[in-house]
Amino acid sequence: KVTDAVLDSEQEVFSSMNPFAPDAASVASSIKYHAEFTPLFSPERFELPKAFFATAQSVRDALIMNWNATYEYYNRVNVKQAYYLSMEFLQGRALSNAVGNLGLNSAYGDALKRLGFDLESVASQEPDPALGNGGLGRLASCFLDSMATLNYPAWGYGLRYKYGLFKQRITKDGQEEAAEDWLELSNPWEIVRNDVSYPIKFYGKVVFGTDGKKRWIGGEDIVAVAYDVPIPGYKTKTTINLRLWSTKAPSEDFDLSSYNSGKHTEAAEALFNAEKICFVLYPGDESNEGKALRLKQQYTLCSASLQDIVARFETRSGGSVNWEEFPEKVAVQMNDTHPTLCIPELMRILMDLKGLSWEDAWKITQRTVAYTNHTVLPEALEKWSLELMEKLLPRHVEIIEKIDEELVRTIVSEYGTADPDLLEEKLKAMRILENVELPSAFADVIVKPENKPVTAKDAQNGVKTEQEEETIAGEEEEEEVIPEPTVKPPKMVRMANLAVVGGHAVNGVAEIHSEIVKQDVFNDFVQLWPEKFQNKTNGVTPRRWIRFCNPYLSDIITNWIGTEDWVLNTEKLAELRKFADNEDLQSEWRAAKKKNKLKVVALIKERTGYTVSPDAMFDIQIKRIHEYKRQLLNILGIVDRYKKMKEMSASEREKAYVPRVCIFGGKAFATYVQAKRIVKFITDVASTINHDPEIGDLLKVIFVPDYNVSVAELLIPASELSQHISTAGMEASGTSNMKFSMNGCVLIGTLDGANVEIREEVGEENFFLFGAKADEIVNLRKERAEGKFVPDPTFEEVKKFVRSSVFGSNSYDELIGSLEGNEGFGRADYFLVGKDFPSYIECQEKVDEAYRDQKRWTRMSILNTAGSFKFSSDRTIHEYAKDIWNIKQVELP
Ligand code: GPQ
Repeated sequence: KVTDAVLDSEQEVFSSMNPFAPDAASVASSIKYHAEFTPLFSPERFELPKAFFATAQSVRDALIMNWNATYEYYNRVNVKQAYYLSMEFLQGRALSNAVGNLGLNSAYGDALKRLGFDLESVASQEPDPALGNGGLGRLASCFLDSMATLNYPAWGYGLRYKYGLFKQRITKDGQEEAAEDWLELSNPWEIVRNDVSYPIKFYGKVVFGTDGKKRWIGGEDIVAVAYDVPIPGYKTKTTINLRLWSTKAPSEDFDLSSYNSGKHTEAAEALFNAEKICFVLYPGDESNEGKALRLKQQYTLCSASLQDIVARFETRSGGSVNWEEFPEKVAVQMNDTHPTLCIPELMRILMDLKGLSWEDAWKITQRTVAYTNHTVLPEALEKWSLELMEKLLPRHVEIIEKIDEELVRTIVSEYGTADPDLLEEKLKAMRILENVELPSAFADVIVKPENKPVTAKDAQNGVKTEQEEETIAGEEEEEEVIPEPTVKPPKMVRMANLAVVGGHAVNGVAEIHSEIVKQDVFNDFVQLWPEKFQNKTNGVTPRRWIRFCNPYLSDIITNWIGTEDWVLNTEKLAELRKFADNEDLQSEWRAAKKKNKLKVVALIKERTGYTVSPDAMFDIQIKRIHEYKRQLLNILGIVDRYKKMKEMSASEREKAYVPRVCIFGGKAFATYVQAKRIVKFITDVASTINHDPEIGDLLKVIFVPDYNVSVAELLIPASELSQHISTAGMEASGTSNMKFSMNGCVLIGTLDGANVEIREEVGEENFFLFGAKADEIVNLRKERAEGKFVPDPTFEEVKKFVRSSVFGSNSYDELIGSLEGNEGFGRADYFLVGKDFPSYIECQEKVDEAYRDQKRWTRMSILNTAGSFKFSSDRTIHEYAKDIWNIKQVELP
């Protein structure tokens, strides 16, 4: 208990302290103040959890001052603001990041010491909020850090999920999922804004109002309430906002009389219906209910955010609103297609609520929104059932139909009707609506001499096509013709096409990815609007991903470069190049790595019970478990290594291989069966190898359970080799590759995503490259399907070894079968594991050879850090600001 607490009033504490240089004493009294008045814990004890909350609340006070000042200033100068709309923000812990960005590390460190704690243990009390799945969500969070740091007037908008990404447990049966209740003890960073809420409608119908305008009425009404999270920049007062929406029912929806008559569930039904929208990140969408819920989430994000943005625009316009100025004050970035409903929602608001014409609303919408594509995997390009959308959002479907019709008009006028095959192909590829008849005005634009289709009008009148006439004629001749059952393909809305049509810019996230987007996925649109398409290579924030997570290395960098400026101007990292062979730097560099490895040794012990040697090479692959990311290639490489080791004598083994700890981490989507099999296989291999006394420290395999941002912050600084081994052309960018490289880790990888650019920057000789190239993949798959592929004997042997039950009684039929395309196992090795296996193994041998020469390895490591400067998200955000958003940096006075 803080018996001697002198409870300075909040105001006194903070007015007496310079926010950039408060002393430990004033910080300590602020923490004590919160400890005393934190209503979360009983007063008699002051232990770690309470210390975390009190510290966080004290930091939040500082953030709020800056956050208010930032908002007030933007309001006053009425600058153009960018809004980053994302269904995911994978923020990670906030305390050390905020303290670090505010430059208050020593003040908070010392203050906590006086109170009997240390900052690191206090910070580790914070739950790791996982409002995102992986790369896409983490990118959004890195972007917020850069926007604030660079003083760009920009905000994030997202959803406040009650349960984030599931907690992963590893049992003898593989992965198990449990709810992640990150809000259990409340969230000290958020500020609920009861004064900021908007109505959201679902279902209902569209009617004409007395003014002749469309009105969307009836249906289900809920309310979205704002929860604000201040996002501090590094060494700046600018503190921007991440506004997360939570849903609830309007208070009158609680049916008190039902409740009093004992019908408790019915009475609360509306409450539950509204609140369940924000229960979980990515609700399972195999069921129709799941799909409807996900669509409700997406619409909630778009509608609440746009109502908020429009309201702010009106307020800042004072008495005179000029809607044409909207795109000069607002830029909306859609993080993938998930927020594409922004387009019809902004149209609806402008037309139905603000009275603009279709033409004006369309011009404004197009100039306002832009779309980032994060994948070319066809199964990941979102489509929604038109039927579902029509029910849930009837007005939006009308608008989407009209956008589709305008698009058809453009396509017809561009390509004409002279070549009906070409026109048909273009319409099929580009239309927003799929498997939907052409709008009636265009019903007979495709006239093929041999196959004249029925127009919509003819169909209504019962007119048959020539083909149908023929069939009918044929029927008369032949006796019994059993008609084929005709299953109509479902009508769908293609969100990516809508996003491309409705926005003014489309960007990919790495050079090779943006090229594939242009040449392949959206090629037809590129021919119409080449100027829309851009590249914005991803980046990561150097604050969280090196300065704060790797203080040992950061200090060394600062000492050798002679300034800490590199945290803001990462180009300075290149100055390390000239010291790459310096023995003093090399030995300091290795010592830092060793200290980071020791932390991971402890983490592994705690999480898995295994003891690993800090002197072995740490080889890491951490990312979502997905077939295209090829964790299977990695583990089969390990199996091959183990098999060869077992065939050798002890001295041969030691000569042939350097000791390695192979670390995996990552979650498999709960219903992704093959990914879960991979997790199970890795842990089975681990338990065999790790218990083999012949192998000892020469090879260990670790699966770190429940991989998240905090785990990444420990693993990445300790890594020596990291694996980015996706089938070429399939990983849009990857961002952990950038984090690893920054932290002096050498990469092994394919020519995919940002690997290509990393290799260019750090130098070919400092990157282990293997595998087929993106432009070879189509052909290789074709050959594979035609049975022309002759697998390497080592690949055949390794599969045989797995099947021989070395790793327990399981023979992994489905897993190994998927590599062969045996009956029942689907596409034959679609991800080309077998094809790349020999070059992967050969490359891994080169890794061992390089690692044996520690001077050479350390040089490679230093040159990775030195060459990683391009991959700061500061560079990426400058590019978005200039090329897409057209916003300017605004420093607070
Ligand atoms: N990515 Cl479409 C996700 O994390 N989730 C998604 O739903 C989609 C993409 C990733 C992508 O796989 C990585 O290659 C990128 O580095 C990352 O987005 C950020 O752009």
